[in-house]
Amino acid sequence: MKAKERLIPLRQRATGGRSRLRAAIGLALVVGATSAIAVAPPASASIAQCSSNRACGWFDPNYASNFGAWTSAQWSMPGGVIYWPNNISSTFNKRTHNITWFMDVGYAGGSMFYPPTAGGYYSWPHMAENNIESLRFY
Ligand SMILES: [Ca+2]
Repeated sequence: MKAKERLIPLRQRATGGRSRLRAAIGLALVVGATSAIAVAPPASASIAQCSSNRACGWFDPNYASNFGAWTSAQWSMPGGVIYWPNNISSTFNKRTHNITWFMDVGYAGGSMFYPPTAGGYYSWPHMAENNIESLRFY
C-alpha cells in the first residue's frame, strides 16, 4: 500500500475544525447570547458528496464542513491546506470493500470497521470525534 494517496478536495474551506466545533459547543451553551457568531455549514455539505469507490470524511458531524475523499489507504491522514489528522467528525464508506478508520497513525489505536455503504458521525465523548489519523482499505 502507498503511504499517501491523492486527496480529492471537492470543497475546500479552510477552517479550524476543532476550534470551530468548540466554538459551536460554546455557542450552544449560551443560546441566544452570541447570535453574531455564524457556525452554519455550507448548504451543499452532505453525504451525497461521497462518490463511488471512495472513503469520505468531513470535519463536522452530520457530513458537514470540509470534505475529503480517498481512493486508497492512508497510513497517515494528509495535512496541507485542509489538515485531516484529528479533525474528522463524519465518515462514509462508498467503496464495494471494507475499510477501517483508526484513531492513531499507522493503522493503530482505536478502530472502526466499516463495510460498504456504512457511515456515521461522532460527537464528544465518542472516541472518533476529531481523532481519526489513518484509514485502511481491504
Ligand atoms: Ca488521533
